[in-house]
Amino acid sequence: MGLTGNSRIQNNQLRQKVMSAQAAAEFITSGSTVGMSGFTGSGYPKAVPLALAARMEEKRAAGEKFRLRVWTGASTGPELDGALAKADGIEFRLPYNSDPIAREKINRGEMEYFDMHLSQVAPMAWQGFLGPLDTAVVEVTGITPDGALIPSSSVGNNKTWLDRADKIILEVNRWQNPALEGMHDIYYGTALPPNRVPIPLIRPDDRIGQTTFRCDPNKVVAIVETDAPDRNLPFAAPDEAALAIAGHLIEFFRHEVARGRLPASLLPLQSGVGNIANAVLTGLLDSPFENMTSYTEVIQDGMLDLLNAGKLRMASATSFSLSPAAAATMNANMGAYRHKMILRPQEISNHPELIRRLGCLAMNGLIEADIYGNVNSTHVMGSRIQNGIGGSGDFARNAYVSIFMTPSTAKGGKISAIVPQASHVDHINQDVQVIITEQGLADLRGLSPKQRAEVIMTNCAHPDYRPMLRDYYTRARQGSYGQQSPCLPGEALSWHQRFMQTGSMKM
Ligand code: 0RQ
Repeated sequence: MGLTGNSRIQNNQLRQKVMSAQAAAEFITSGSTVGMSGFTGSGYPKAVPLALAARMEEKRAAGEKFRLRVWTGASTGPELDGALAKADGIEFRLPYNSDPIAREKINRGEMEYFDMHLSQVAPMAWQGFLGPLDTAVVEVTGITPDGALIPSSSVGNNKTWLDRADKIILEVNRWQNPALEGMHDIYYGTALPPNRVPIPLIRPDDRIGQTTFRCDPNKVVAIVETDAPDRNLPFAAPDEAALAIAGHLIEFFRHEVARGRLPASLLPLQSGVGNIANAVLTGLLDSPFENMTSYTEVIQDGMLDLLNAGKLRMASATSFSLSPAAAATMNANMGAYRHKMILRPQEISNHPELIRRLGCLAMNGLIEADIYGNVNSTHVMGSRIQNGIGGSGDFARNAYVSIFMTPSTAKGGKISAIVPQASHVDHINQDVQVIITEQGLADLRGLSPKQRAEVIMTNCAHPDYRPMLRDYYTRARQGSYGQQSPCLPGEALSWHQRFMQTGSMKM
């Protein structure tokens, strides 16, 4: 059923629906809910959102509002979140955002944002309380003669959007390499209770579904042909802190292998978003581990480097999250990667049952951790959203070892990433087993809160902040209401207040 000949649209009925992005955007009405494809900067629609943004700007100039409820897989590119947010066209957004314009709108209180576990988006959409889904706008690589859709560089929630939406608009993107066909594994066996059954995936390289999306041709109202590349930001080159974190992590893995607690090829790796997570993968290039696998959410540059070096045998994810250079290289050599990678719906890539069964090694970034190991991944100073929880909760709660990594300070040393009390908690201390900074590693497994505090302050905090943390903790040991997790509530968050008043957490 492959793509042959010149056209990417091989179904005769659907070929009749080709039109301009402007004409397609006319099918979307103000106040409606739109499920868009897109996960990190991959596989998001690139023409219809821009046409929508232009309509929104026109309406705004005429004194009218045109706003949508927008659901996606995760973050997208500037042509989607950036353009729609700039046109003030997003009233409500889920489930993850990293676009700077949308972030500002959310933090100014001008956009409602439902930040949720990525594995739960599709099941919640099926449960129905999110409301009806009016239109799906989904980028695909091509359409087969029988009308099935060949996914593009991310899968995300597309299967669910295509099944749930009343109307479907497809963007067929010629930039996506046709050799993507066959890489995807779209599992149609999920259901809501009481009809849920075990998901038959035992190893990260198992294929349990089909390579294409099914799609009711009668729901397709428009098809737009595009030719624009995915857009992701480049990763920062690994700095000294990132390399030190990678070094501590590798030492920890070696130690676990030596004690027989991990196999020599480790367990399936999950690596989070952001510069640190990417840098740590690059660090694994120089590790002794061979034949590794990954069961994760996104395939970043570091993952690609491990595959290219032959250290990683295969990678399973829901999306690529590649720098422009890596995306271009990969897109030019897609055939070589097709059998080493599997892209799945995000309800499967992030499924708690599968993460627990496979025993993933979860490695995620954080904003701050407190001395007991509660982790804040999302809110700067407790109230300002950075990105969102993404898949970090799906993996942290269910991993074989749940690891969080961060430089010990932020903003040039003015902020300590280790604080007396996290100003917001995404991952409770029971879900956080190892914390790593460039200073060292805290293995928190089997430790009580007071034992955790000792090891986090000693091993992870920056030397500039250690005496302040010790001083606080010593007083908490004396004056706290209880001594299970000693705390001085009035004082615990004073570090954040000091930063907001003086621009530094330092005394
Ligand atoms: O701000 O961009 O203004 O300079 O946060 O921080 O140090 O570049 O770190 O790129 O690794 O991101 C938690 C945000 C870390 C990310 C977070 C500021 C810092 C900078 C970014 P600037 P860095 P990273 C899914 C995995 C949640 C989602 C997730 C994230 C910016 O990892 O979004 O885990 N995680 N998904 O200056 C104030 C602090 C700060 C701070 C950092 N303590 N106070 N600002 N920043 N710490 C699972 C998968 O499988 C993918």
